[in-house]
Amino acid sequence: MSAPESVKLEEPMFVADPLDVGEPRVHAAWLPPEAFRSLGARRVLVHGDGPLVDTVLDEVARACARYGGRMWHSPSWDVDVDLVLTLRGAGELPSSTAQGARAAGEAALTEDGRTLGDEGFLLARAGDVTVVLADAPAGLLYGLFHVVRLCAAAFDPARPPELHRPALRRRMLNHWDNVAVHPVMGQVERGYAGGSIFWRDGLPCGDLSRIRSYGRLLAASGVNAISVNNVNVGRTEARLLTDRIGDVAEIADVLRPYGIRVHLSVTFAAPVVLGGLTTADPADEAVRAWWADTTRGVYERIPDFGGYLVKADSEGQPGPFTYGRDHADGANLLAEALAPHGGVVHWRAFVYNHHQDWRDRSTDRARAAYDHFTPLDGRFRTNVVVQVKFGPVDFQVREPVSPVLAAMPATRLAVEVQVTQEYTGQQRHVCHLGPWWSEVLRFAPWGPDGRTIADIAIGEAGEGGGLVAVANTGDDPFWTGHPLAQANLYTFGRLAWDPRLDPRAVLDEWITLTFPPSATADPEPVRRTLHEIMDGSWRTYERYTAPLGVGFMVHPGDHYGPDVDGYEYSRWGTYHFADRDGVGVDRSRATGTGFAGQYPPYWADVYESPERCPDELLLFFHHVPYGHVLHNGSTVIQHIYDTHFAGVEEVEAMRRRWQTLNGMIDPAVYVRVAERLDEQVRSATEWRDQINTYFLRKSGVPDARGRRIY
Ligand code: GCV
Repeated sequence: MSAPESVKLEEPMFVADPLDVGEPRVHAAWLPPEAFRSLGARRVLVHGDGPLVDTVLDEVARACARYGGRMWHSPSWDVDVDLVLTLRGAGELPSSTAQGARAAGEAALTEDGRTLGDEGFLLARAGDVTVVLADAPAGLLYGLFHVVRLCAAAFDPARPPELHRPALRRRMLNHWDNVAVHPVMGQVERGYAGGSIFWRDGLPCGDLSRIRSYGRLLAASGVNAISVNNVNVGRTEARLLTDRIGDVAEIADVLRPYGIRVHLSVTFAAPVVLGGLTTADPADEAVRAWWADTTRGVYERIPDFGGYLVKADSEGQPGPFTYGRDHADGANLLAEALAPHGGVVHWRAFVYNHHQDWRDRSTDRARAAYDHFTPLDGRFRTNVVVQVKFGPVDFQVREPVSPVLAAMPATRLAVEVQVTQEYTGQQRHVCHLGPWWSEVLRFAPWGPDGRTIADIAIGEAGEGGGLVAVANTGDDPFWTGHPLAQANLYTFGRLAWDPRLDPRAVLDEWITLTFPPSATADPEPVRRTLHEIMDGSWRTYERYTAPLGVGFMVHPGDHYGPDVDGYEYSRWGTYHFADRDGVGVDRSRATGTGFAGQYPPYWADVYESPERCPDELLLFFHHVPYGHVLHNGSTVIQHIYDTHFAGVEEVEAMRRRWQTLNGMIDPAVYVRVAERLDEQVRSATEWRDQINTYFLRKSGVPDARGRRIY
């Protein structure tokens, strides 16, 4: 189908060079030039100084050059303006309109009673002028991107003052990028978007302009911290800490103007591997001295270095257990070295036995993080953040929220989610994750109306560990392989800034920025269709894959596609226990592994009971007969059949809907998504047929609707 004549495609979503720094065709994601039209057509005054203010100036100057507006930087004469972006401490403005706008902003701020902090800003209207006030340059940058997001609405005379400050202090991405190509995992572990933005074949990628564009996108979503190498640290990666710290410093220099601090994954064995010591024992004086010394060297090169990220005693990574020490001993060792410089250790709670015997029904991987970490509550130094995967197992499409998050009140906790779609279609499937994360962040572990997971990540007095996500980006021209997966990255940043945001509204922001209405002949069908495809896509993915929270029916190793028994007799500890009578894992206190008892009483009781347990988690907590009747009135077996047929129909509908956009959006985006939807239909069909066939053969119960099962 060719583009209708009325369609305006003159503003391509691919920009030859988003920053005029020689970057070849890279998709502009949520910052296409067109998104700056409203800002760029206006008269803008920027007041203040500093590296991040230079970034603001650069953005505004570029927008104004493109769309005919004007920009002044702290002028000494009077100018008429539409927008003022000013630091509060930057002194009086000679321009009377600008000074008036600023006074109005100050008044609104006084009335609000809150402070702006390091990253907050206030947006207000004064007469015909919009003013953005910030106390620190990062706030001004976030304020600028807010104006971009609002488009013309930022200049609406009726707009009331708004104060924005991030709920979470640290909004962090973890890259699982390897410096040297790993023989099995490749350049990026669980990466589905090409190679790494940072590393190639053992060396820095060298494409600093790409890293700069990335920083810009991240800042516009709200991310302010990034770790640049895999938590599985190999020999080459280990050296980033010492003789290759210059490579990290280069990245930090490029990301600093966007308010992003760089962190590093380190190996616990570094004193041995890099320092030539015979031990990495936390109690050894030479080990402590080595970390202190090495960390000093890091800060000499990167004064605003964020800190270390550690995966210890997990899936083969070294850790304190070797020396008879525990995770608090290990984390505190690194924290002690970082403390004088203001750095933090993110110490992961993803610790479990991956050499389990499937015959042993008493060991439960879901219990492991709680069993290891909760006895240590109160022993971690204040600059340790224990980073907890949101669920007790491993980023499955449906898991309960990890009970660890409710069980360590004296520890700073960060919640880890996975933007890279390891278990959710690997960026070949549309799976919009915002609704899921929102559900997790709103979950109240002590029962309805109690504190939420977001509250725990925020912490008392804002000192919580924040929100962390495993990145889904690579050197793919669309950044994320699947163009619609960009929305997951954007949504992560926005929810980390404000976990109360409605994920549907965030998706709407992303659509408006990425497919700007002014560059689209008929924006409404585009918006509607994208919502229809994406809003419910996580639940659709859940329907055609593993049912009722059972999880891990994936192909071992690559984790793509169905393999119902792939992990059933394996050492990794992930089982479904299906037999001819029933399916599911008994994690009750009464007869199972006792995992349900790790929750505070309200949820412990709900999960303990097969009658009260929410349907979507039934098989995570209970082994039930196929004839067990769910709250929705269906039996477990019929539910499995119905959801798998429905899931494939929904994916087919997604593909039909996408086809209606042919000719209405950037053809390159159209084609890439269309190809991936073909694969999604194929893969969903395979899931449906394997799961349905497996359970028909196991149970012998036919589909009540007589549909074809093999
Ligand atoms: C980086 C899962 C993934 C691993 C990953 C691990 C982790 O097990 O499959 O690739 O390793 O999680 O979170 O450390």
